[in-house]
Amino acid sequence: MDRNMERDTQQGTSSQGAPADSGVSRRSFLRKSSIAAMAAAVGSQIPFGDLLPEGMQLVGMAHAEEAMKIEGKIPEMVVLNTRPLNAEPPPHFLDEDITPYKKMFVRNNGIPPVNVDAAAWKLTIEGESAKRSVSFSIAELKKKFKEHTLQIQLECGGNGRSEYNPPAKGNQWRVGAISCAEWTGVRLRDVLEDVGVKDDAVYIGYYGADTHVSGDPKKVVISRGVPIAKAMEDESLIAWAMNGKDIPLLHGYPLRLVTGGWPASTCGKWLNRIVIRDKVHDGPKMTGMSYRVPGYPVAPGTKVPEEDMVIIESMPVKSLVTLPKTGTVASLGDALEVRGHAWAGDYAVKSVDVSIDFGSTWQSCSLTSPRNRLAWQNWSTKVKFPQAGYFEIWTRATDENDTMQPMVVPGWNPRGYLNNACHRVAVKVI
Ligand SMILES: Nc1nc2c(c(=O)[nH]1)N[C@H]1C(S)=C(S)[C@@H](COP(=O)(O)O)O[C@H]1N2
Ligand SMILES: [Mo]
Repeated sequence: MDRNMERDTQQGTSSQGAPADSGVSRRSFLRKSSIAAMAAAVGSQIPFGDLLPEGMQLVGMAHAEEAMKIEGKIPEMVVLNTRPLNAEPPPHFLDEDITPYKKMFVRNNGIPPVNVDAAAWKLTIEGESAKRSVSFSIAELKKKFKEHTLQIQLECGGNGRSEYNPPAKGNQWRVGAISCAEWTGVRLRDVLEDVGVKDDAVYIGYYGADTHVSGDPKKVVISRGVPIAKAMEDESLIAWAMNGKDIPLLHGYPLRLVTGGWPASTCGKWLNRIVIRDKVHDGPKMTGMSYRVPGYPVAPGTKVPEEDMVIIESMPVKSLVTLPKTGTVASLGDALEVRGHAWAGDYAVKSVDVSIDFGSTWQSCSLTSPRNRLAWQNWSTKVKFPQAGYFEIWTRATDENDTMQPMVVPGWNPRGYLNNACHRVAVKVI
């Protein structure tokens, strides 16, 4: 039967002499009925339904959030894990240029320290490629080195993981594991140079005062780092303040490393030690499968040998719609205000476009310059809809190297990192 159909498609006639039901028209029939089913599910017509890439699900109008109260955070935080605590805001709460504490995602691998005494806190710099071992109090850091304040975007390497299929284990982040706060501190470079960096230095690694969920005091929760060149950049900070105040406990009080543009896992919280290494740092979560992706594209579900995994460096180009929120009902004829942020790891974003027809056509947005390198940029535009119905607003950023966000989920990888697919927001026009 199937064979006949195939032959019919080529010949244009059926062996029974009846008009051919070609594979193509059969597919388009199935497509039309699946669009009708989707329209029924969202409760309105889908004007550009036939343009939705095949196999792609609609965002839908509902938002089901399992909210839980975290001290000082908005009640809408979506909690992915409670021990260790991992939580993110729904994207429309990230509308401000400078992310306030109450809306900032939290990603803990262990348990934050308790009863922190900032006055007694010490940061020790040492390691095989350090010329000496030196401990600084926070007061000494403030006195000895020049203070800098920068707005820096921090994105978890696993942001967007929930969209990978087959699912990757780990926190099922949606799109909210990104923040862009203002950090105040001293340059990591100034401190490293004061201590003395040997010529053979390759990497730095951090240690923090959080404790392992197992309760084992000997177990280090996480100890990652960056190559010396990244550590020496103007924007790499040892920070004691966030948004003009002491860093909140959940985000690293009283001291944190800030190496923006790279996976935020490189930004050690509760920082008490930095090692200057003569090789790639090999602390917990630097090795094996952690914060690494295959060095080549792999089919979804592939088991990749550890030695083929490479360390994630700069994060990929990405954008977020913070207005409107998914589920918004707009009036036909109104120009709907659409805006958000865009960022591209170590690079600047060159342009942002939005689409309301599932990526068939794009309109360009206005885009601000970053406040400083490694700060996200703000984009905005107005969108008019051609008729009533269900629409999705898709946003796509392009970085200064002409690298663009993919419309669909990018290369699957075993731990589900680096999903920079276009952000999609559902709107109903009436
Ligand atoms: N000491 C320590 N530093 C840490 C972590 C941690 O668990 N312990 N988590 C890292 C990860 S994976 C991320 S994404 C960021 C999260 O920063 P935030 O919780 O301030 O948003 O902190 C990084 N620094
Ligand atoms: Mo992370």
